[in-house]
Amino acid sequence: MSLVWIPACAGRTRFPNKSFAHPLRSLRTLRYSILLRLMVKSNRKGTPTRKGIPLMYSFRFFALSCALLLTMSLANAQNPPVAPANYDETKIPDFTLTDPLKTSDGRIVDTPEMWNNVRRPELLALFDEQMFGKLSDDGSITITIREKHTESVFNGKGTRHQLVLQFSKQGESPEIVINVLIYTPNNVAGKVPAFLGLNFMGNHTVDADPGIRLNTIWNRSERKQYQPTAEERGRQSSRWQIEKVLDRGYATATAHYCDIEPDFNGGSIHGVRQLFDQKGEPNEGNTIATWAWGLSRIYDVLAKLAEAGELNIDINKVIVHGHSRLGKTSLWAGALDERFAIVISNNSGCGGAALSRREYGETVHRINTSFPHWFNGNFKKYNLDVNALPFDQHELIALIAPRPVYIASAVEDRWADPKGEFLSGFYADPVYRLLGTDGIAGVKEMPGVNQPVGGRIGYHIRTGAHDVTEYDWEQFLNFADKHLK
Ligand code: GTR
Repeated sequence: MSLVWIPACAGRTRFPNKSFAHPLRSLRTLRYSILLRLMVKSNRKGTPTRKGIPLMYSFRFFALSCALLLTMSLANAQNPPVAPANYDETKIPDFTLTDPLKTSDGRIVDTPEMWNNVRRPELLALFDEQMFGKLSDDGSITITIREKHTESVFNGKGTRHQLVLQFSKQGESPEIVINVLIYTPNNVAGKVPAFLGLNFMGNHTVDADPGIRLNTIWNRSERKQYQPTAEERGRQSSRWQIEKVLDRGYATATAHYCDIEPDFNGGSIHGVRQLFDQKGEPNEGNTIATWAWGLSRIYDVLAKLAEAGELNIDINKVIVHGHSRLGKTSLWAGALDERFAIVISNNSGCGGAALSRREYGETVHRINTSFPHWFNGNFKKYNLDVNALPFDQHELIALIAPRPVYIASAVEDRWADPKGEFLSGFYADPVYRLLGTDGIAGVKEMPGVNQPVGGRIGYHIRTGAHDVTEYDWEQFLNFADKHLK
């Protein structure tokens, strides 16, 4: 009876020659084989079985088990488990990086014109299509400044501006509101450069300033909106260093990233993407693309207010920055929108500054599995084959050239692959040099801890964990002074 069938499953009757059968005998067929042998054993003594179960039921059990195993195997094939993170440099797979100065059809890019007219647009389109994704913004979204409150703060050191922006499209106004908080320094003559970055936990957390509105915000883990309390004020102030930034003569602007779009799979129905005509195609933009879009819209508003003389910001000197997932966002925003004068990525890791092909710490497979809503559908194609990517993250850095870019890492933040973050800057250097800048200024290897290096491409690795610290801000401000003042 089933004996004829069983060896076929195990790959033996069909392939009596062992040397031929052996390589075909995967772990999965072995599993089937064990199960089937058990079934045979229980039936060997005829009908009914030893345990008194009629043969008919045994067959049913047998067929069901086979179907179950098959389904499990198919599910496994579609969603293979993510490999554990590698932290061993010697186990990094061999890879060849894509060449930023070679077009897809193999032409060498050896002039700034060729970079600007051919290679840059080509790379931008590839990142758009294969990773971050396009947003169907046809320019018909309007932004209304619904409220604007201005007040002197920090004993006259600065001015706090709070904006309530309403986003709508052709009269449709679902409640899409982005609250923007801006501090400008007083006692500084003329227009000042400004930092612009999104925050993780609400505007009220960037400083203990009691005048910051306690806006209702999205809680990403609970996937619902909530009303923050006064106790949460200033919770993330060390990450923002507001007064230090003002003391150094810079303005600083921020908004809660979930105001633009809540950070969970399915969050797009609650954010600005409600106003876009997205079709669900694999090349469409996802959450990071939307946050980056939001940064550009906030820039638009800053520009309008500066132009109207209502904000003393120098709109040609806006530095876009971000930490972690928001560092991935600032890099993409900076690549797309050349109005950003400097781009800063802090501990941005996989999908940010870290080279994907190193597969050190967080991998493309891991990030696409944990956060399927961050990148577009096409990016998932590379889960098991990062070498098939038509680019790597050094080319994202190169897209910012010739504008200054700063990459910051932390020793304990191995998940973000500090060395991979450094190497992105390092391998973007030829593009910066082609465009007539000093690039990474001749740096040949990863610097020691707390030793900032570079030229137009700046880099540091500091002691400590995944965070934004006062030390990081010192370096950002020094870098900005060097390039903007
Ligand atoms: C982690 C994620 C990282 C990084 C980080 C963050 O869970 O794996 O890619 O973005 O979150 O944003 O804090």
